[in-house]
Amino acid sequence: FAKFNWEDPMRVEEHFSDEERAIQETARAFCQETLLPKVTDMYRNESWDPTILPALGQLGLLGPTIEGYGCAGVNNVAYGLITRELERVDSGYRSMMSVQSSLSMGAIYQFGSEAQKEKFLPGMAKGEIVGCFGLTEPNHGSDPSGMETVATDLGDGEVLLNGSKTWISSSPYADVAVIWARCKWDNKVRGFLVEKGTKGFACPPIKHKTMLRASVTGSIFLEDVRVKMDDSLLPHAKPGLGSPFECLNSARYGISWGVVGSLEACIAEARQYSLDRKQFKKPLAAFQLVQKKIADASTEASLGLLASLQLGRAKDAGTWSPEMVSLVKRNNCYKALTQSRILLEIFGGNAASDEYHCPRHAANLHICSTYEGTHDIHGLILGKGITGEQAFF
Ligand code: TGC
Ligand code: FAD
Repeated sequence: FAKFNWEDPMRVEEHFSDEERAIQETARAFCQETLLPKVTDMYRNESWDPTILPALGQLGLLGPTIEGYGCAGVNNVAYGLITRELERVDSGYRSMMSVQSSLSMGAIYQFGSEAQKEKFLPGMAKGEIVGCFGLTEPNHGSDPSGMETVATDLGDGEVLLNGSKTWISSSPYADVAVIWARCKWDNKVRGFLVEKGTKGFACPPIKHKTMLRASVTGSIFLEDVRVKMDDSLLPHAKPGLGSPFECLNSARYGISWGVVGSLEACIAEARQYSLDRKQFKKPLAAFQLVQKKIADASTEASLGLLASLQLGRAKDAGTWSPEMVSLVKRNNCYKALTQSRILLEIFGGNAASDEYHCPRHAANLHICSTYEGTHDIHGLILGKGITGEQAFF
């Protein structure tokens, strides 16, 4: 038999191709050398660092699965390995990348006109144009079908947008927002691109978050915002909620890998802490109860990684389903959240210090288990898939 490696307990690394491994190594080097030294300050100050997206762009890590338009065109497993490395440092950095890649670039790539793709995608791939994705509203989170943001056709080639969005990642720094709005002419939801500086369009930050502080989050207010139908409407989005949900499939998939990275970071830190810290004349690592905590967390991280890999291979083969995405997003987030909280116990009172990363990961993971569909909403999607009965309302 082979020697056990606690950093890769189930030998998952063997299942990656040379190209996937090379992409992971590029992402890991950047994350560990450039992002890790910044994260404590950024989390303390809720700040935006304008160099991060351009640096990710230079490495080919933005919109990486998109073919053309300056994007790398890599497979879904490589995408997952990138999100895993980003989130090994902080969920906020993965959030920044997910929103840019899957939600904003993804919407433009899948549903945009050729002119919109040419205008935005190359700059977004370089990280020079920042995108955001506005679906959630103050009164409609889990149930976007109640959306109140409206688009009115003014009849002269212009559309008027009115409404508001809340909890929108990166919105205060976004150059272009994908806004989902109900069209008054047929009551269907469609996507519109709104550029920073458009009259009546404002994106103030939501400050003093208690979690995910290294990612900037904001509102979006649209007050009589006039846009040109041809420039703004995403023409290939099928009217209805199916199109925004398609973008979510990809981002949710990336989160499933990301949160494993977060839990792996907690395991590594808790393991080292337990080896260094002595109580009752023994390292904490030598106590059975401490070992059980690390063993449980390591088991869940390994199983979660295998599940994400299986989903990634299915995505690349075209044999995946949205229910599979819900299963893995839901379970990996929940396991990462619960296990990171248990690992925090190993730090004793130091769990309250931001000198350690595990407390920050545990706080962030609550949000990961909430955005892009809460734990219970994904349970209901799965429940519907299993029984054929919808239980949302
Ligand atoms: P329902 O009637 O079931 O479906 C409406 C239409 O959508 C289609 N559809 C999907 N299409 C593609 N992928 C999916 N996953 C799809 N799910 C549904 C469906 O076939 C139908 O199409 P059509 O042609 O018949 O119209 O929809 P519903 O209104 O009953 O909603 C059900 C529910 C609860 C599952 C859905 O609303 C939901 O997923 N809610 C959660 C909302 C959510 O996830 N919001 C995320 C906002 S973005 C975000 O959080 C970004 S955080 C990013 C970061 O910082 O990392
Ligand atoms: P609610 O929908 O009010 O849910 C509250 C509780 O009720 C949850 O526990 C939920 O599971 C439960 N619940 C709701 N319906 C049911 C039901 N039918 N049966 C049982 N239980 C139910 N949105 C975007 O559009 N773009 C973004 O970039 C974005 N970024 C975000 C970043 C952050 C930091 C955060 C916190 C949120 C972000 N969101 C974004 C919003 C996020 O997607 C929503 O918060 C999430 O979908 C939940 O919606 P809600 O907050 O309105 O909660």
